[in-house]
Amino acid sequence: MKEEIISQITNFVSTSELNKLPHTEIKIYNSPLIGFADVNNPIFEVYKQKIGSFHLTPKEWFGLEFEDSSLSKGTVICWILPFTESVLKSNSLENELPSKEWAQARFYGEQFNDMLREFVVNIVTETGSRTVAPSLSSHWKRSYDDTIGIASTWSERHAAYAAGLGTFSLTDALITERGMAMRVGSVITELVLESSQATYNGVYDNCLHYNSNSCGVCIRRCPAGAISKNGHNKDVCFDYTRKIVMPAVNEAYEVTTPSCGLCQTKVPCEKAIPKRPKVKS
Ligand code: B12
Repeated sequence: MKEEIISQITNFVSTSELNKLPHTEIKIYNSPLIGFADVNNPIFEVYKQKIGSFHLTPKEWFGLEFEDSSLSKGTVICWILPFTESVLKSNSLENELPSKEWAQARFYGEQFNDMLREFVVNIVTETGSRTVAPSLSSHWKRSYDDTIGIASTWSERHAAYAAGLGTFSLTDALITERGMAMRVGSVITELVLESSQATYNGVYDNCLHYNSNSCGVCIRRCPAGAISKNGHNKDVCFDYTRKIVMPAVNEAYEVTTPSCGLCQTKVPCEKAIPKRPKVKS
């Protein structure tokens, strides 16, 4: 069943006409990475402690969605949708505002991600296993916490971290084998599937700033000054995308969502896990 799900998701991404920027033949996403986490992985409880009690575990999602808190076995199925070269190249030429391709890839790419969520819910439900996509659920909400800042009731990146797909970075983004210029999605199901093995030990393993005290290119790429050696200031990032980017580009680009992503392009972790610099002997 696991191979069947991987094949169906991969096929959906490679053949869907909706995986294209509007009125063009430009693909939004390359082939996905797919990972699986056990719903009983203790990390989901750790997230409640690190993020806040508002961040729900897979079991709590089942309780809310199906009014059944007895989920004892199951899987979180996650995917990474890496942006194509055309989307990346266009944004890497920009220094202040996102490119049209990036803004449209954020807008139409997330609509596509929602369709993929629905598609995966349907194919897994057809096997007789109840399945929920938290991001499509009426129980998914944004939240604000004094310590952690802007967050939500289900973080797609934290699910992907649990499924072995990547580690966090100075900008907060997840660095995967295909880099960090991508979008993430997930569903929770009672279907039991073998978990993926993570190849990392720590939360920040793939980020050069943390693993070798080098890089920092994302700090210079951020037009809002939201990234420093101390991390990512979400409020500054939020304000820049809403108050500067949206009024400047949205009408011309025919989108209605905030975007930017300059910190995700023209950086060493854009398309792959960057190699650590050699230590001089
Ligand atoms: C709220 C939100 C924002 C907020 C806050 C971002 C944030 N850091 O959480 C703002 C408005 C700033 C924002 C901006 C952007 N966003 Co946004 N956003 C979200 C949203 C809706 C919820 C995120 C959430 O709940 N986070 C929870 C908090 C707690 O996460 P965090 O603070 O990053 O977590 C840190 C700590 O938990 C820490 N940590 C501490 N202790 C521990 C312990 C353990 C064990 C672990 C694992 C971690 C950990 O590690 C993390 C990294 O530092 C998600 C969609 C979703 N449902 O997930 C998209 C999402 C995160 N955004 C996304 C994107 C692409 C963007 C933008 C690039 C805008 C754009 N599209 O052009 C920018 C810049 C992103 C950035 N640098 O993070 C993508 C990220 C993809 C990626 N490559 O990582 C997501 C996943 C959407 C998607 N479906 O793909 N976003």
